Amino acid sequence: MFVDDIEIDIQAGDGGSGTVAFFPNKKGPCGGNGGNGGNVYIQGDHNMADLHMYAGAKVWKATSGGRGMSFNKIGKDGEDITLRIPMGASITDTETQETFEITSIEKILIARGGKAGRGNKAFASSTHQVPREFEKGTLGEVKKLHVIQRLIADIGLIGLPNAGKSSLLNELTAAQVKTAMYAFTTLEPNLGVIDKKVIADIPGLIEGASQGKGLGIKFLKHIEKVGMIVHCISAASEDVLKVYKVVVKELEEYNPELLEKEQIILLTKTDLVDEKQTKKLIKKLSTTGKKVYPVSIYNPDQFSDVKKIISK
Ligand SMILES: Nc1nc2c(ncn2[C@@H]2O[C@H](COP(=O)(O)OP(=O)(O)OP(=O)(O)O)[C@@H](O)[C@H]2O)c(=O)[nH]1
Ligand SMILES: [Mg+2]
Repeated sequence: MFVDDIEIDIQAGDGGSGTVAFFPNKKGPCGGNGGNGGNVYIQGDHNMADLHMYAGAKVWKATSGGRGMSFNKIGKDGEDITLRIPMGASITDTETQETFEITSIEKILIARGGKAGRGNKAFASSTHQVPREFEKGTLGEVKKLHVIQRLIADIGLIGLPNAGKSSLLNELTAAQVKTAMYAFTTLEPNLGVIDKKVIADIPGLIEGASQGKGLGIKFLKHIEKVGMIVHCISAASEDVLKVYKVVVKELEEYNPELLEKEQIILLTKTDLVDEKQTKKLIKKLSTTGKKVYPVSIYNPDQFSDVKKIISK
């Protein structure tokens, strides 16, 4: 499941209370302070593709500080937790409406743990030798964060059904998504990561997709969030140029701004045609003004070129 918009409940740890204790034989107070509650941090992560790990009703909690103990022993501090968030995501505190964007791997304190309470030892003085006071720890901050991932991927693989998009994703990254020789195998975008770049394999588009044909345009919403568009066109297509135009038309009808993104063409399945035909098809597709690269999942050598382009 691909998740790009979610609410996350977080809770920092409470401060531990101080304690009331006395040394044996009435030799004075020795109630220790509590421990501080753990903080909740968030941190950008280049290797995260989406927010599915936060799906579900879970509350992400840091642990509370321990209670102070006798003999002036301080309670244990609660442990911090760090939530990893994909780069580029925006985070809104649903209560204050404060919003910021995740742009670096620096840890950001998002919910502060409660302060420890003091034990009775801390209240002792020359005029107050048998203190029975202590403090409770304060509560950790509790927040609800609305997290939206604006850019789902650096690169989007798009094209007609069966063009070989999912197969490419599997070859280029460690993804293991289903591929099959029929149309609409992919029903939701799949993501893979290579060299810190997220690649999205987007379900096949057909003529009329922008009007709701096939799987419709809901996936164009994802293309909109992509940095670079990679058109996948099978070398076995009857007319590669027509295929390109069909896909471009759908993009344009949905949102002309999509066409302003950087685009390249991958001529896929080149093992199905001979070298001469491959050259001819590359020449034909080059008339679009886009760079064209031949690939076949049965020719791993070609992938090093494609990988280089993608990491650039
Ligand atoms: N001969 C050959 N077949 C390929 C190549 N790449 C993919 N295929 C086959 O083409 C079929 C479709 O591949 P997919 O990767 O599922 O295609 P897709 O573009 O993701 O298709 P949808 O998810 O339906 O949009 C599968 O049977 C693949 O094994 C290739 O380079 N050469
Ligand atoms: Mg697919």
